Amino acid sequence: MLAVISGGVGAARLLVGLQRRVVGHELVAIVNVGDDVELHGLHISPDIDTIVYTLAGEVSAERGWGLEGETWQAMDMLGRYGGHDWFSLGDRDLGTHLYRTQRLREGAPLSTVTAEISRAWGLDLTIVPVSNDPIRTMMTVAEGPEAGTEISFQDYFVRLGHQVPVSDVRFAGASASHPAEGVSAALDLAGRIVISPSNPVVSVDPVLAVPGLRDHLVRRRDRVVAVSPIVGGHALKGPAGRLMTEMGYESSAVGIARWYREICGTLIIDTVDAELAPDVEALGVNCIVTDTVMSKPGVLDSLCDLLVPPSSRSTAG
Ligand code: FO1
Repeated sequence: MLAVISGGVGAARLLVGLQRRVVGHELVAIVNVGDDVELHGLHISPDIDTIVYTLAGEVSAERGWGLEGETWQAMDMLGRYGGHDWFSLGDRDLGTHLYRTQRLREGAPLSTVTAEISRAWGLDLTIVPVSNDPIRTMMTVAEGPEAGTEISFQDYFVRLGHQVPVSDVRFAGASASHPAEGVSAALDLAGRIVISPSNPVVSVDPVLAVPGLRDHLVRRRDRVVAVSPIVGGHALKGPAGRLMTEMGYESSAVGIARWYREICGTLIIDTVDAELAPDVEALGVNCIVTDTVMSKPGVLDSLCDLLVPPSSRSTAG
């Protein structure tokens, strides 16, 4: 079994390669819910949907989220009325939020609804939210007109385009949350736990903020492998590098090693950062140097060959 601590786009891309090597139920994506947002009376789970749409081969290649072939009629209507149209919900994507919201209102836990949605897209890996309880990533703005205020992750990421400095990140609800069914078992039984190349500050940490989960990784540190989301000092997509700097860490593969050193025995870094390998190892973290930019031909497969040792490869091949 392979358990993957998953955020959005980076995790989704890695899971495409992993699902080619690990049979369905042996691959468990434990997904961040801190990005979740309630808008227009709908419960939206961006990281779950990004993973589902990507693995279903339907994600918008241009955006990395939402669906291909989208139309935006509903958003246009919202705009006409002066409604909230800063968070773009395509007409097809809305169907997902309508279904999820209805099922949650019927009392189904998010994990059940997520299983229904991923099954409807023909996926056989296990995609599970880290918790069925509400966890919301909250950002404290450091400068500008909203300085000192706390805003939601999507306000930060989309409405403000993650262009404001942040002085604090909090995971509201995490301390009272419980792991969704199967999450603890997956972390205990997995032959390998992979921390995907997601944002450590706002995608991985909200998962590990669920009480008890960090302890699983500390206990099984020698089976935990992370893929650095920082290549050549920057994140390939999104604000990870900026946020790490704002949290007092260097935006580099070494900063990632420092961020994960208690919970992760091995860090995979990109070849452009090869000279940092000794600094990573000096932190007590084994370092593997290889190509990690998955958009490059062949890299996803070579990276996943590293992550899925032949012993745990499924017959699916
Ligand atoms: N990201 C944006 O930058 N702009 C958007 O309007 C936007 C809408 C959106 C709708 C549904 C969804 O599942 C994701 C969406 N995202 C959008 C991405 C979202 O902000 C994710 O949380 C980030 O990709 C970080 O994981």
